[in-house]
Amino acid sequence: MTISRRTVLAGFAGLAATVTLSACGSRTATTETAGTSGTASSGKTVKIGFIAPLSGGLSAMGTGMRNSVDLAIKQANESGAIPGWTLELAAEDDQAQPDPGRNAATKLAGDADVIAVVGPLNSSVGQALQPVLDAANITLISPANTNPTLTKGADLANPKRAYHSYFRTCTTDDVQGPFAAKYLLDNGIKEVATVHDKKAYGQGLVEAFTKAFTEGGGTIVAAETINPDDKDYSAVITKVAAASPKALYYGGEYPNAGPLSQQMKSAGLNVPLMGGDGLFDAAYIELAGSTSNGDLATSVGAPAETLPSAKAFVDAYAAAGYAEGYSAYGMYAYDAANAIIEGLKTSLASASDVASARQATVEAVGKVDFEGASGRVAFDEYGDSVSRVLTVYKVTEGKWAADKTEDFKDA
Ligand code: ABU
Repeated sequence: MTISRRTVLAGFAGLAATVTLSACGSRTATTETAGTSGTASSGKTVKIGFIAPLSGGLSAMGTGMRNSVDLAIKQANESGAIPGWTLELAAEDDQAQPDPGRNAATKLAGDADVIAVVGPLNSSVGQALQPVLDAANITLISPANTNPTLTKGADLANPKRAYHSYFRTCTTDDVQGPFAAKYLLDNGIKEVATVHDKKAYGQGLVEAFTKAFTEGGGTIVAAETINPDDKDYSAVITKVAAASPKALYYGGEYPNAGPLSQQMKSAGLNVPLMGGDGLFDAAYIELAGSTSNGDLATSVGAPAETLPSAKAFVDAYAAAGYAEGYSAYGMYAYDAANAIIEGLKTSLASASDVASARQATVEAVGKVDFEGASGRVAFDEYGDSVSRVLTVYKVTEGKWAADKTEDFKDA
């Protein structure tokens, strides 16, 4: 993968031209009941599991993902997408931690009605889920895990598919890190400090950023780490400020990044904080405060609100009346659920029970190819999405505003 082979889109209109509208079924609002989605009830029951943070600091992202999966399931039930079968949602809270995530995966794997799972949010949790669900032949599709080792294994120079049952609808940090590096270099920022939270996502993203940034002629003037439980970043800020960076690139999520931004500006280090998709939520700006104007985040895909392919999803989500927004990953969670539903059209066609159809579902999902809300939904030989669209957002007057979208078609 090299950034020079990218296809630069001429704004959102160009991106819109590369995708076509998906069929999204009914937009009828229904009331969510515990563990059950949809209004139809016919024949046998098959469950789609869901694992993500539904409590704690990252729940703003997790609840948007859950609602989007719920919406896809309701639409499938209402349209009778899988004749003879009623879909149910089985949602679990991983608290953004590997151990609760592993417990949730074990619980879902032990439920004979569970055929597949959407989630999780965190790459570190994904690493915990993969062996549990793979051993049970349960398809796992993440809308948000961006660490590349989840699909290609630990040795990225010699990629080897890690788990046959794991897929993702979002792009990966070996694209996202270079995208951020090039953005800063193109904007004349050539001295950057890095900080990460030592987790799989944060560390991997900073490594990908650093490689591309230095290869592009930039200098990393300081490289520091924090702990996810830290609240006071003054020691790290003092070290970083002494190196006089023109920007700080952060690997991690908004519960740490927001306060880090607030504290660094308060300490007089008035340079932009930039990070990846783990920052892209309104909660970041709430935590970072008014001095976050000018901060930057890359995130997966193009803004859903600008995509013709996502209009039906955006409209149906609004009509469904969910209390929470769909968040950075809602569109990708919706596409993940619909990839499973597409696969079930094949794997459940002649199945008598769910458990015996698990392996056939893994194989069927690996072959799906359809136009989803985010664009084309299909997977490569590693289980990665064929879509590699990313957007840079900048905090502008207290809100995230899209600044640049690119499609790394040949990445
Ligand atoms: N992709 C950003 C946050 C989730 C993760 O990959 O850890």
